[in-house]
Order: sequence, then structure tokens, then C-alpha cells
Amino acid sequence: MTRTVSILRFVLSLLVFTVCSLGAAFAQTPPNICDLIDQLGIPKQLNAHAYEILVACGRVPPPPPAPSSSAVSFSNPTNLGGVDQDVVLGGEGTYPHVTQSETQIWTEGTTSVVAYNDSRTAGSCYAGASYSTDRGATWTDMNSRPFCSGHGTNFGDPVLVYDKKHTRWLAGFLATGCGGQGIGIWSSADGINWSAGSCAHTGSSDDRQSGWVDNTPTSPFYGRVYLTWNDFALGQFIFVTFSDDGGVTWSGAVQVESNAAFIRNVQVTTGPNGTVFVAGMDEGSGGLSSRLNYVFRSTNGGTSWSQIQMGSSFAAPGSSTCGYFAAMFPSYWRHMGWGDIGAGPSGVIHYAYAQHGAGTDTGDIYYTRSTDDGLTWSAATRLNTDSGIRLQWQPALSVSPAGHVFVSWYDARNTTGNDYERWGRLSNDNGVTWQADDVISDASSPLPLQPDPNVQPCYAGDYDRSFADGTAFFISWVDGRTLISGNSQQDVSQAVTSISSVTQSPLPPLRTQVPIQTTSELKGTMTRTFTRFAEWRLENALTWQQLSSGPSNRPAPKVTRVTKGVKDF
Ligand SMILES: [Ca+2]
Ligand SMILES: [Ca+2]
Repeated sequence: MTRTVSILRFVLSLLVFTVCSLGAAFAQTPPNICDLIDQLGIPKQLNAHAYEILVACGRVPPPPPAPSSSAVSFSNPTNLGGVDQDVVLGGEGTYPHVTQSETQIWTEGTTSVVAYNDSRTAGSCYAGASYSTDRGATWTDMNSRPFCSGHGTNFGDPVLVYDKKHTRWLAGFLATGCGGQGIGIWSSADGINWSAGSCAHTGSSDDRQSGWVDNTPTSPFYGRVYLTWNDFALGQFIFVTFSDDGGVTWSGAVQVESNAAFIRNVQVTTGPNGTVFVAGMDEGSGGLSSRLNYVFRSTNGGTSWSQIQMGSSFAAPGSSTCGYFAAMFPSYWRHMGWGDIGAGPSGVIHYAYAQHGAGTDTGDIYYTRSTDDGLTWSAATRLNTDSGIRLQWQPALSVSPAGHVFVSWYDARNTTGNDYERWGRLSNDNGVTWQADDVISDASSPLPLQPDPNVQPCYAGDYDRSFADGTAFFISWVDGRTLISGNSQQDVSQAVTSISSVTQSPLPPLRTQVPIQTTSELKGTMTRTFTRFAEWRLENALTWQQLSSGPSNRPAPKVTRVTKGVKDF
């Protein structure tokens, strides 16, 4: 694909989009945003503004027939996660402006905040949020809509972090007040009272941003907040900006990659040593074409970047398409397999994503892991262990400081029709072994529809981002249990999984099989990481070297005899 850059586009798009949206004879006004739709990649942008442009320019097909949506729910034991909480309370909106989804949740101390897209005031504002002061037990909807003022029209796409060094909550959304479609920042001391602040980036075609903050006090970049996005006015490339003063001022935009192919910005995170990771996806030609995962890595605080391919190309999840996008249901719930990245201790980096399953299974959750700070990655393994052909999609991943990893996703294994549940799977040892996958949500959800004409018709939230602190995982997702006007519609649900409760469950057996690949002597190394984080490497037939320790060290395993073949430890 040819990727051109035009500074003039910014000015032109501003001028002519106004003409478009007013319904004037924009076809007579050369050049205008309608003529630039393909050049700017607007059909593959994920934000609400892009959909408005496509509507104004007559480029969207009629909405597809709504998928069937059963209203029947059944109870399930709450095996993972506490009681589900609907966080959309008293601010649902008037049908059909009732779409709430695409979540990012964060907890600091006893305060939790979840930010999400909220269509109750679409198209003047798409940003909503709720807060809890009891770690997710009860929630208050921010019905004062603090993110709907201060930066013009808010087009959604939430980013939410708590910057420990500067003791500030920061939220970022796409906003017209930052150059037409740039990234506006709101900040808060308590997560409850918010005020508009800086523009993290002034842009005309920013899309699908992600955010993270380096909260490790020993990191050389402690207190640095990162924002990444695709800039569709600048070659569609991924860019990053960072702030070292709690979001008051921001660096100039740094280009992260320069691939000939379009690479979607997926999510950003940092490791405890300060390394920055941006997950990206080559979406092929869109639709159901094959995908390729990348990670972009910076060891100097986001100033320069290297690129690492994660695995090989894989089949896209989904059963149909919706414009440029793949869809998990018939022309509904766009999802390209985008995943989530997180960092544990000792240079272990985790990435979970979705791909096509075997045969007619249209979605499975896969996991890949790096033990060398993101330089090399393991072969991907499947996290959902069901044997059927029902779909799983759109994972979120979070890691506790001690290396507990939790991946959660949408899962239809126990449902019929288009219903689904939220499932998850926990690793207590930084991703080496995983406990059984299990259900999080208390009941299944009918597929929530998207009735708002101001929102892209096959949208059901493009990502969810969970959070872990030292004692719990906070998981948010889109749920359709509440009917309005007889229709299931999108709400944000949330549940908390306590680390202390799940770590008391039985650990998997400490057995693994390591192939021995030589006839007369051992060559290379074999690494064996035990639960509780003591990591050992077999140096030769009888000697182990301890690579790292943990809170509950395991001694070196006994080796009685090593021969060619497969050895049990
Ligand atoms: Ca599946
Ligand atoms: Ca709703």
C-alpha cells in the first residue's frame, strides 16, 4: 500500500468536513474530506468521528439486519471474579443513544475508575466513566460527564492511568479541540473530580490511542506517561508522545514504525526496568485476511524504537466482515484479533490475542511470552481449553507486580445462539503455568445490539483493558443483560478477582518434559521455571544454575540420569 504524507490534509479536512457535516453540496467543493476518505484510511479508523464522516459522505452501506439476540440468561457459579457490577447507573441515555462499551479500568488504593465510550450524548460527546471508592464493590456513574467539556467534541476511545509519581489520574480521548481529531487530556487528584488539561497531541486524524504510565520507582523513567496512536494524516504510522510532569506537557510526536504495511496500534505497556512495549498488528488487507503480530520496543524511554515480529502470520478470527473489518457475528462486533500486552518481573513480557480456531471455530485466545525483555517470543499457545467449536475473542491482559497474569475474554462455549460469557485464566508464576480457564461473569449475556445511529453499526467496543495491583485483578467488559425497549444493548460490567483467593487453589504439578538433544553431552541450555518464581537452568547433566529467586524459592530439581530422548523432571 502506498502511504503518503500531506501536511495540507489537516487544514483541508477541517475546512471541508464542516461543509460535509452541514449537508452542503460538498461534492462541488474540491478537495474535500469525502474525496480524501481512502487517502486518510477513514474506513479503517476506529473512532466515532470516522463513522460520522463516512455517513456524511454517503460511504456507509445501509445497516445490516440486526443479529438475533436472545434475552434468556442462565446462572453460573462465580468461579472467577466477584459479583458482576453494571457500572452504567442512572446515566443510561434515551434509546437508541444507550451504547456504552470499550473499557479501560484502573485502581489506585481504594479508588477504581473505568472509562468507556458512551453514546448517550452522541454525536457531541462519546466519553463516559464511572468510579468506585471501595475497590469495585459499588460504583457511581459520572453523570456530570466531565470528559464532555474542555476539548470540544469528544469522540471517545478511552485511555486511563494513575501516575503514582505525580499522584494524578489522567484520561485521554480523541477530541476536536486538539487539532480536529487529536488527543485531549483530563486530569484528577482523586479519580472523581476531573478537569480538562493539555492536548497530548494536536492532530487531525489520530485514531485508536493507547496509554500507560511507568509506575516502577526504580525505573529510570519512573513517572513517564506514554500515549501511542495511529496518525492517519501522517502515513497511518504509529506514533508516541510522553509526559514527565503528570500530563501537563508532552514531548513531540516520535514515529514508532515505518512499515510499508499498515500496522494497527494495539496497546502500550512498560516493564519494571523501564523498557516500553507497543503491541501492533499487521491486518493484511483487512477483513478475514491473515494477520501478523509485532512488538515495538524502546529502552530509552520512547525516544527510539526497534521492531520484533511475534510469531508467524495467522488466520483472522471472525465469521464475516463489516466494511474493512472482520466481524465475530454476522456483520456485527468488529474485531481483528487485537490483543493486550503486559510486563511481569524478570524481563518476562506477555501478549494475548485472538485468532481463528480449528475448522469452523471462528475464534480462540492465544498467548505468547518473552523471557528476554521482549526480544524473542515463545510459540503461541491456546488459552481457552474447551474442545468445541464455539468462539472466543477480544482478550484483555493484566499482570501484578509479583507476576500473576490474568487474561480474560468473551466466550461462547457454554451458550447457545449469540449469547456469551466473560471467561478468564490465571497464571501464578509469570506465565509459565496456567490454572484452569473458568467463567468470570455471573450469568450469560445476550448479544448486545448497537442501535445508536450516531455510532458505527457493527461496533461493540474495540478493546477492553483490565488492571492488576498487588492483591486483585479488575476486569471490565461489555454486557447486554439489561434490555431497553425490549432490546439487549451495550453496558459496561465489571468484576474483581482476588489474587489472594486464587493463589490458594492447588498449583499444577511440578513436572515438565525437556528434550535432550545430544548423544554424548548436553549442549545449549534448558530453562525450567518453577511456580513461586525460582528459575533454574540446567547447565549440564547434573548441575543446575539458579537464575532468579522468588518469595517462596524452590530448590534445584534432582537429576538422576540424563540420556538422549525425553527427560522428566
Ligand atoms: Ca473457539
Ligand atoms: Ca447501555
